[in-house]
Amino acid sequence: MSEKQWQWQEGEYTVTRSTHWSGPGCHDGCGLLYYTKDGKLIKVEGDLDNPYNMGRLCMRCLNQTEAYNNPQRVKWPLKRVGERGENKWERISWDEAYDIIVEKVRYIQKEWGPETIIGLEGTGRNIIWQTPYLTYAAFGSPNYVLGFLAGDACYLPRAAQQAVMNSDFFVTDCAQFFEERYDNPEFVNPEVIIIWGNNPIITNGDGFFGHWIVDEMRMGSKLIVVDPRLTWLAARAEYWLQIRPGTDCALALGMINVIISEDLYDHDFVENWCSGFDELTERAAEYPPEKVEEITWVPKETLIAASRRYATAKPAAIQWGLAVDQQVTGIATAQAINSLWAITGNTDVPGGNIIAKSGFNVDDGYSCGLNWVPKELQEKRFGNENFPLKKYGLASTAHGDSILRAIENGGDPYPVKMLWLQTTNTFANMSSEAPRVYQAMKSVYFNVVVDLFMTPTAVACADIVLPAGMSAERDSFRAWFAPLRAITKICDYEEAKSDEQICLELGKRLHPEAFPWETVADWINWKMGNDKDKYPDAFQIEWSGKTYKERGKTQGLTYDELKHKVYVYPEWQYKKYEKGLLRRDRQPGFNTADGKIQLYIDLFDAFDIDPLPVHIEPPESPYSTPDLYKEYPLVLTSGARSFEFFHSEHRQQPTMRMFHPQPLVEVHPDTAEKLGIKDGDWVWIESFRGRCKQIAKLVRTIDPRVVSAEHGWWFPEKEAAEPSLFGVFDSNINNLTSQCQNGPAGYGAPNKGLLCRIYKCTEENSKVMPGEQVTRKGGWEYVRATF
Ligand SMILES: Nc1nc2c(c(=O)[nH]1)N[C@H]1C(S)=C(S)[C@@H](COP(=O)(O)OP(=O)(O)OC[C@H]3O[C@@H](n4cnc5c(=O)[nH]c(N)nc54)[C@H](O)[C@@H]3O)O[C@H]1N2
Ligand SMILES: Nc1nc2c(c(=O)[nH]1)N[C@H]1C(S)=C(S)[C@@H](COP(=O)(O)OP(=O)(O)OC[C@H]3O[C@@H](n4cnc5c(=O)[nH]c(N)nc54)[C@H](O)[C@@H]3O)O[C@H]1N2
Ligand code: SF4
Ligand SMILES: [Mo]
Repeated sequence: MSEKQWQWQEGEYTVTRSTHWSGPGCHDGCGLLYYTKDGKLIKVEGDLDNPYNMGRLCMRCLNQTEAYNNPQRVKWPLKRVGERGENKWERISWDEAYDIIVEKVRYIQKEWGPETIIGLEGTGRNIIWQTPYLTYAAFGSPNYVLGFLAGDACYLPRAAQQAVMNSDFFVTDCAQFFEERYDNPEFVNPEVIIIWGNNPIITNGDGFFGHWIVDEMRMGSKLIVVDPRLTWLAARAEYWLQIRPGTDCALALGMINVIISEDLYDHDFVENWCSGFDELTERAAEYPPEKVEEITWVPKETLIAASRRYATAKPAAIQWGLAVDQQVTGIATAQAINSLWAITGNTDVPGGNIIAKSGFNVDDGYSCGLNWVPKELQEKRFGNENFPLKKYGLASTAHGDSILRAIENGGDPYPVKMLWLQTTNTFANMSSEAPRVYQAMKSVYFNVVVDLFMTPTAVACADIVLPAGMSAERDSFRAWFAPLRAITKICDYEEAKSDEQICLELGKRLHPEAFPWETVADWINWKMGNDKDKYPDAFQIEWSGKTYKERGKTQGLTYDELKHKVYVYPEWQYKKYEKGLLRRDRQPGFNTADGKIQLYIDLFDAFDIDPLPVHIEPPESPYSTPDLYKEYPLVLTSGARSFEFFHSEHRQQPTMRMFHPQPLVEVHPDTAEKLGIKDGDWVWIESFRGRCKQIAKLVRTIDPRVVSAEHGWWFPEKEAAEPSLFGVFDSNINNLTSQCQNGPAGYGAPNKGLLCRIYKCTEENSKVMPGEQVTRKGGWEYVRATF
């Protein structure tokens, strides 16, 4: 914990040590110094004394003042007065807003049942337990979901796979669980790190600060990078495996094949701690390097050399990312990669893939408050009707594709009547078939958007818009993974309220017994495990993560104390499976049925899902749909992140747009030449579902058969009302991608591996813009996938 002061005066500025999370959004939680004057944020600097990021900040954090003081922010609650899509609003008070929402919620609960109300969030921003609690405890619905994200394809496929295979989550060891970091004597620097479908320098995804990889490179780690694009890290790697998008499972199986057939696996670990090795060996034998080269386009020599390098390095780690989830084999790919670190003995060892536990287990996140939903109603959660993994309670959220399906099919198994959208600009970015989801959302009876800015989603669908505070405008904390960090309120903006405050105030009106807390600080204290006696009813929650450390053991640390300490590190141990720290019965082993890492997942057998990893061709690919490939001869991957933007955010920040003014699609110069496209030309990118336009960026290092397009584009500077909707459909790559093409378990979607064609924009072919096509002409006609 920090011994430094948490707040001091520097001339005319008050300086406060705090943590950034959201908004604006990020997946991380770095330490920074807020400089304020007269209650206004003036400057942000990295906190050199915070071991997490050691003073380093991304451009998005450094530029926070522009975001906080942006005049385009929503300033007070708004009620729609025109038609949806007209962008006509009336300013109302918070009381009026709450009254309207309470009346609608009560009416919907009575008329159609609480399950018809859906709580939606975007990616893991700072509402991951607050909004679930509101959804379950106040709306009384079991349906909390990640926007309409197809196949839950953001970490959840990896989370579900890890849960059933080992019952715990892994992350590359960067000494992030030690306050003294790399100086801790137990830590060992990885000899080799595989960066797999991840660009951590830019993305810092899932609580992993990307520059830790650079720290380890400086200490000698060598890299293997699996990516269709030559990223900054790939350019510095010993081996760059330039994969055909969507084929990672085959590649991982090929590596397992080499490692087992060359006897490079860790016999001791496999014998003692894994089950299903023989079955995995048999399966991997179906993936010899020659065949894997054909599937993945990775030369077999590179595959073999990289496999040997990884398996013989001790220790070695795999840092994986979103590309693993964004294929229909999301689960199988994750399983194959997880098998790699299991069979090479890199599980929970220093410098390997370590079992991550959150700071004091205070983050049961998506399940927070589920105890308020009766069991019969929990069973009605969307997705249960279609997918066994969900049905048996193994999923923490509802299933977006199933919700879309119910809206579209007129209410089977039951209708959807209200969307509570907090932190998602859904069809600008999250939903994978944007025009389809736009239509569905517009048809829902009552929608509320809680956001920082007026978004295309709010203009098109919202009946009420509530203004949320940014990170320094809220009291909160960050717990995923470690340390436990304080987020401290130091300023206000107009009438904006923190997400906690909004959830608490609305919750108290709807279900006072479930919201006994007077203040946000009280609520956070409860969440941190304090005041159990004071709020017994709110303590019926079945806490997850009891096994390694009892939940809420912050040693009685109160929220106020945490703010003053800034961050607190929990205890940390390696090889927890040897020490009886993982299982409920406190015996050594993993918390699975047989106590082992299940290379062959028994449970999948029971659910009629392949218990071993298997390559499935993307639903649209050169090999699965050769006829379609003739028409759409390029493989499309999408959504590779950039420094300037977090998804659809930051488009209204002048500095970010100065660095990155327009959407870019990466194309190989040979491909471009054949198509008469020059660097900087606007091009149409088209699939049979729809099209959008972006600027061609010619990149010599991308495979000529592949293009990589950006996601999340809208233009806050353009007209808000329909048909423009801030130009949201014009450059939206999710006009091309798909919903309802999930993997066998309902997880995974092919966002990063579909087909498209590109051609230059001309006046002639640009007469009907996508915005008009979608909002005025009913979208494009094609056969929609369903299940
Ligand atoms: N084609 C393609 N599409 C993709 C992806 C891809 O790789 N390719 N990636 C997908 C993935 S992994 C994800 S997770 C989704 C993400 O999708 P989302 O998380 O839904 O991201 P945004 O669309 O930017 O919407 C976030 C909204 O929340 C608001 N906001 C930010 N911080 C706060 C806050 O603290 N409180 C409140 N109330 N509001 C806040 C922002 O202003 C913004 O309008 O996108 C998905 N879409
Ligand atoms: N700046 C910024 N940071 C972010 C976000 C953001 O929008 N902006 N979004 C956040 C969110 S919600 C998430 S989920 C994370 C995601 O963070 P990452 O996991 O880093 O995801 P991406 O940047 O989408 O993709 C990572 C890499 O995968 C490569 N790739 C594309 N297709 C494939 C494929 O089929 N196989 C393989 N092996 N690689 C492929 C891309 O070229 C890219 O370099 O980032 C988070 N952090
Ligand atoms: S990862 Fe970057 S944007 Fe996120 S909190 Fe850290 S410095 Fe800020
Ligand atoms: Mo994500």
